[in-house]
Amino acid sequence: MPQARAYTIAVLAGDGIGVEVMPPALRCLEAAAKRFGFQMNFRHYDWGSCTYYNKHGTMVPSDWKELLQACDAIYFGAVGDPATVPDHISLWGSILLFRREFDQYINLRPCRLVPGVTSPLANREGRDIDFVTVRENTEGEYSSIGGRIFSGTERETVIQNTVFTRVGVDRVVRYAFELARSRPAKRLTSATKSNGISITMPYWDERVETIGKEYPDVKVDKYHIDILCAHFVQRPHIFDVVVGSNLLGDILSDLGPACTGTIGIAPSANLNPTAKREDPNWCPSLFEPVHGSAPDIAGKGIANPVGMIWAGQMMLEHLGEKEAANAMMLAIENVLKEGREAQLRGEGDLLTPDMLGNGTTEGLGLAIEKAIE
Ligand code: GGG
Repeated sequence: MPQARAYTIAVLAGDGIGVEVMPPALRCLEAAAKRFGFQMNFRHYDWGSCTYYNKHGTMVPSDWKELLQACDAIYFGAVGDPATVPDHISLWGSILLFRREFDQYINLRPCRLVPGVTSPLANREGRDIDFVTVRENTEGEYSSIGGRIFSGTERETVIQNTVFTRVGVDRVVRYAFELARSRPAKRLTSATKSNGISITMPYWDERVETIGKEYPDVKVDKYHIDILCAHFVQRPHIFDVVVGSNLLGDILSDLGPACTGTIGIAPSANLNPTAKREDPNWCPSLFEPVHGSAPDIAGKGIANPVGMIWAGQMMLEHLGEKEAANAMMLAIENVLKEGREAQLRGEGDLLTPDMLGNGTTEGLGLAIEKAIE
């Protein structure tokens, strides 16, 4: 008898709205699994600031790595509860630790106009927004190299180094070129600030230029981050694949979805593209919404669950469940489109406040779950 396909998923809801958007997203994944004949085995880990850290003084237990390596993928909500733990401690104790230790060097963040989500930038010059940011995810400005001297005195001095390694830059740039090559527009935009940051950023430009020679079919342009942000806001439809360092990629991948109407729908995949499941030092990839824990709306039941659900869709695609992933995407798109149409007719309100509605996390999540079934 053929074995049923089964996946073990580490579920880390985390903090704030992460805890609220995770349950409906898990139900959507379960609905997809049931419809397409595979199993999702969820292993829940209570590793948040107000939960685990409060009790143990660390964000994760000492055997965190083995626990996560026993899974096929990691499904992550959000981290950050500044009232309990300073953000740099909670982030470096969890999500940034995972990205680095599992060498998840690609952070892929699709940014697309979804029907039903209102954006003043929709359909400019007859084209829709549809691009992907590829963020370098393990080095760059997110380096722990640096220090503070003369603390508490007038001579207080603080230094933090940016680290670009040849391996680190080349692999993310090459990934972005490959992705651009696979898309119809075949266009790659590289973000730097090489007129001001005069050592690391020109190095990035140099590597883009060198690697670009292997991809004559891909049109490349380079922008400084400041003007690139302006173009994102005024002409987001011109972009296709956008690659940037850890910090610049992070900023662009919040700004992009904001241009499509809300960051609440944006998903991301933290990938180690070369990891092999059979390898004893297996590095699982991690899927999370782009948004953080949003303490300002946490506990109100109004967080948009779509970013979390869409991240689950990316996880299914990564696991090879293409049909289920397509069905999930269709369900998200149909529910948002029909939700807006119903709102305009004055018949109920599924859309959450970030999408200019009065809906709830549970209500929207349930509608998508039903559409997947
Ligand atoms: N779900 C993503 C999340 O919790 N983000 C919080 C955050 O700020 N992460 C740091 C980063 O992505 O650089």
